Amino acid sequence: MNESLTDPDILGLSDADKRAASAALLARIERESGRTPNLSSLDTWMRTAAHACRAELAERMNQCLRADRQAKAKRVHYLSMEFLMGRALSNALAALGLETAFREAACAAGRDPGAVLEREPDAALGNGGLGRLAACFLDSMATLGLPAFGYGLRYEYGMFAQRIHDGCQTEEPDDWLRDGNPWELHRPELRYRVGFGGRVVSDGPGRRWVPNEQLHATAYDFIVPGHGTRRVAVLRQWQAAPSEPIDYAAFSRGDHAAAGAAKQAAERINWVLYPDDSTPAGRQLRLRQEYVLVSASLQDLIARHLADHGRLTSLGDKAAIHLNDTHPALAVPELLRLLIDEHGMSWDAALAQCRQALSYTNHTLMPEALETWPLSMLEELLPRHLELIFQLNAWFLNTVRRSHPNDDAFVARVSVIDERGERRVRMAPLSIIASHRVNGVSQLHSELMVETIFADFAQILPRRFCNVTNGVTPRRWLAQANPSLASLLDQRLGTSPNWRTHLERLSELAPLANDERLRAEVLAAKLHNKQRLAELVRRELGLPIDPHSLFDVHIKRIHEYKRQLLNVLHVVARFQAICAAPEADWVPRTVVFAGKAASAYVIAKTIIRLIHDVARVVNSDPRVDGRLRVVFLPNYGVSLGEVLFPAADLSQQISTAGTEASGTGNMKFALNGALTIGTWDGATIEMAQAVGREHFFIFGLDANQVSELRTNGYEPRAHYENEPKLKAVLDAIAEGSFSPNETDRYRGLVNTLLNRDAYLLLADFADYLAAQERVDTLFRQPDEWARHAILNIAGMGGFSSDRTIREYARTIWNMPVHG
Ligand code: 26Q
Repeated sequence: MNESLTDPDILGLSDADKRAASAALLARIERESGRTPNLSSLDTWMRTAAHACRAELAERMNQCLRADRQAKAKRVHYLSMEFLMGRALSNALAALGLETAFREAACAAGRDPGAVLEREPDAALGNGGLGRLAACFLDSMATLGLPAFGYGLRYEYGMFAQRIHDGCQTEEPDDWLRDGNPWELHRPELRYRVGFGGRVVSDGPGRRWVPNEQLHATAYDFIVPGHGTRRVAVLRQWQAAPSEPIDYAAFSRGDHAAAGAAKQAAERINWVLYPDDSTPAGRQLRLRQEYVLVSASLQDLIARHLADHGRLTSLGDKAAIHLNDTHPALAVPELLRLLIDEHGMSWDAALAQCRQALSYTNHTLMPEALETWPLSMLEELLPRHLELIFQLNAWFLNTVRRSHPNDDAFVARVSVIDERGERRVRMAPLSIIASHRVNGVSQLHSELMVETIFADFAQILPRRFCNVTNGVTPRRWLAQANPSLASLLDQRLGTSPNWRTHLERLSELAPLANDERLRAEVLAAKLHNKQRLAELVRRELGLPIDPHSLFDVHIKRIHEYKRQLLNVLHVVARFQAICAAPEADWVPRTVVFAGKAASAYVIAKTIIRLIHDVARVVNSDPRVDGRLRVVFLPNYGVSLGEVLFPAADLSQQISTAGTEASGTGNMKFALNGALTIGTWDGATIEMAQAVGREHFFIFGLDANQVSELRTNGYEPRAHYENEPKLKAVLDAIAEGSFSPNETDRYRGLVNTLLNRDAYLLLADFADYLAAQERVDTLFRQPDEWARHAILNIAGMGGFSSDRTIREYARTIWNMPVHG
């Protein structure tokens, strides 16, 4: 690797350098804003600082691209419909070693540096875990010096903004580009044609697609800095544009609608990020989005490969192409099409390149969440791709028939085409058979993947499946989000090597759990972060919360399987217990929720409403007297997470065992010294194993017990009949105690629990309450609590996304990282 790109001293600017950087920043602001720095608005400060960083990053990008080209280095291309990047300025300043310069320049001009940072809108081009994982991965790829491109779409509107009116969620557009984006570099020279529709014609011995719609995709680059290195990664996001902005023939006829139709059709592609729900309406646009991402990205990486190597026979050797779930699975037929139809490769050779280059990560076990597309839609929009999918399927099923003669049922199960009812193309099988590796995102998830949804494939392709447990970047989720804890770690561990890039160093904290002073310092840092959150809650909701109470935090997308409703049942049980014995010595608790419900997900929205109804009643009851508070913070996202994770005492990870593929919030909490109350699910299992199960509050059925219970017949009502506390809670909710103006509001919700309870809340309720009591007991002994918290942090060294990316590089991409 190029030495100058991995200078370990990049973070250590001299005082003179810092003063120079600060002066340069002031001068730049003056130049760009046309005003003196102390007259410039916070927005101008934010934009100018971003421009200053971008200039430096662009220089580093060019160095990297040049070095990789010269070295003919292998590159990884991470294709994802989502990148949930959040804000960039604070991260860039830290990576460039400009934090002090920025702070001093802002202060010198009478500007609050924190207020400047907060002017930046979040780049929220993702729904949740999957999108944020992609963002953490870019940070780690840059930091590890891996030549890497992220490929995505430049959505005009990202994840909707959540507003709450009378306890009900409403969605508003996320107009994040309104004031422009100071980070992006438009690359109009990177421009590729993308077609739709039309027909396929014979062309000599081959086939050729003649689309009847054309558009262009151009690149917008966002540069992701590495930490402790001059290396960067590039996030390239495509913008669709019409090939002809105006149809002048139509315009002259006076048909303005037709004249502008192509422009509108192209602009629709980048209109908005699809929310994570399975409503079928308007889905053709989603398919178009997926295809633009895939086609432009593959054309771009092929062009770069040809520039470097001159021929495509080495593509699979030099380009790793990773599919973040099946959303970019059209890469399979598109890569085949480009290699065969456009570059004259044979079927066999193209398929070999494809298999060598492609790999795929699965993020869900829910069979209903696996992506499929109606065959008719593909036929209309991408006829040549459908042909290639058929050809691939025929080739695959041929070999399957040889190993499973006379087993038509098996063959039908592994077919890419689902023949039951309206014929559909199944994107997971397509991705599995055209990749060399398929991975799950935690140990349990990967095991269940090959035992359940992909069992048939695992039988015929056992070596294709593997596990790579998720991780999170410690730069954003510890160093940036939690300066108090970060500075404690700097004092106690030193900075060579730096835990920010060598997170395994956290294990050195374990013996220090016995250091009384450290325990006090950790508690003090936590209190500071809780005060910061209390201030935010006061500002946002006008609600006072007690920073000395136990902060019990449940933040993630609202989903039935994540069981926010189980948390609510505990809150109501606690409320009833306090009301029954108001004089008792209750451990004060603040229960914090945040998360978005997909706009069409009725039950999830009802749960949000219930949280608000319960909060109103609990927070105003004089018997409670502030010892139980319920808070719902609207519009959860990356930036809110940066305040919430460091402020939590207790992390809620209570999904039905076997449903949460991994979880990554669980890691952010533990890294920030929260203790976890959780089920034996996803990566929480591996965290508990790394930290020691005795430092976790584990409860409930495990995945085996869940599946046993389901096969033997689960009767939720029996729990209701036999557990008086549960009965009291469900009765209160069903009878309208929390919705006095509409007493039937939650009757349906409760009935579903009593009759079906698909996620086994009632089965886990009693054990959940017992675990909550253990939490209270420990919280009464702050010093003991702090010891557990330190041991949790100490055990989290393996959950850096740096470790994750090293594993991908070694076991999937075949591009090991040194050092
Ligand atoms: C699909 C079709 C149409 C529109 C949207 C979608 C769609 C979009 C996003 C489907 C799923 C998603 C997101 C899934 C997701 O975030 N999964 C989470 O991935 C994390 C990273 O691996 C895991 O930690 C979580 O356990 C998993 O739920």
